[in-house]
Amino acid sequence: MKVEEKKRIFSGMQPSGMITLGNYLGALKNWTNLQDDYDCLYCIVDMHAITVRQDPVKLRKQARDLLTQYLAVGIDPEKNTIYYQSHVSQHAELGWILNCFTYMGELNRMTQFKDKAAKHADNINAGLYTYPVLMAADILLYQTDLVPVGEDQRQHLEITRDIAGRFNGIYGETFKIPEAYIGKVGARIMSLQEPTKKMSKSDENKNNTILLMDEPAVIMNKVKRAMTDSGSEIRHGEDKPGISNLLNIYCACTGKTIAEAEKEFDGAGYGAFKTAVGEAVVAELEPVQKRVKELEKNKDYLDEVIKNGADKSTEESWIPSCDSLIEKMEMDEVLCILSIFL
Ligand code: ATP
Ligand code: LTN
Repeated sequence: MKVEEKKRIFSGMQPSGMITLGNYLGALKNWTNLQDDYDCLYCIVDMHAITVRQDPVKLRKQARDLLTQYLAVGIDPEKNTIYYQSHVSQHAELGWILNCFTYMGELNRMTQFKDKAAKHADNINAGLYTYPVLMAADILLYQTDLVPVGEDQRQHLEITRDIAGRFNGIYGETFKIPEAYIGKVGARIMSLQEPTKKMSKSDENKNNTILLMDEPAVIMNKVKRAMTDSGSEIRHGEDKPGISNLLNIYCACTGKTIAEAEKEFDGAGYGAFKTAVGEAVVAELEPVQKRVKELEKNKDYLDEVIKNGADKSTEESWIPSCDSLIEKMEMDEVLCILSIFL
């Protein structure tokens, strides 16, 4: 396929901590699978990360670690654009414009905002509230076709589509309306100790998460201690959230279907099943961990990827034609302000 015929993908992750098996299975793994067929931009959304308090030194390290992990899972910087959101000022610029096309009523319904506001009650800032609008800008800036994310981001994709549709409705076809790409397996990995809650990298209880960089012994231990359900059957079902979560993890790591896995463990005890799940996770993550350690030694290469990514994404961003977007709005003053940046 010629590059210009390829559809465009945009996705991002916050450098808000060490990434988890949920981030990997729900998003990263799909990103690598899609890179040959699409023209992909994979962003490190550092401006989203500051919607909760961050230590600047730690944030910088986390962003660099995340970039290293993108590369280690096999995202090729020659084929894709990998970059930091804060290096491309157009994200913030379009974010502001889209803020003026988003209703507070819509933002009030966002479940991620409600969850984060409850968790950070001492810092419910405006950025946390308008987080989905910046996310919409990330996506719409590049005329994106497809957005590979985990299930938890479905609502943010819906609001992005609504904002784009509203703008197009007022000023004519301007933004492409993006689709969510949510994988069948691994789209919602749950916490190990509280399997009705999603696995999240900012979880304070370390036993709830498996980190991409956890040592094999730590992974085995966390899986063995994972909460299971009453009864001894290894079966997928709403009444068995703990076992269902482990089955999802097992299938996402091995490529087997749930039915195949249920058959494989028919009559087996929880102990043997958990050992098999732990081993499948270790086998999946070990090569990635090895590659992270190799890449970390190559500081110059990482610096070069960061610099090239910023240049490439600035070129590809669609905002040069933001002039025309502003013209449609007939707001000369805004055009003037924006032309300072362009
Ligand atoms: P935080 O805890 O800081 O909110 P997070 O772990 O929820 O972070 P994000 O950086 O917000 O992760 O999300 C990165 C990507 O990983 C998104 O596409 C998101 O949908 C996906 N993702 C996050 N958690 C899970 C999960 N438990 N299962 C599957 N996908 C997930
Ligand atoms: N909101 C996402 C991270 C994110 C994103 C994006 C994902 C920010 N901008 C654009 C896809 C496309 C999250 O919390 N997981």
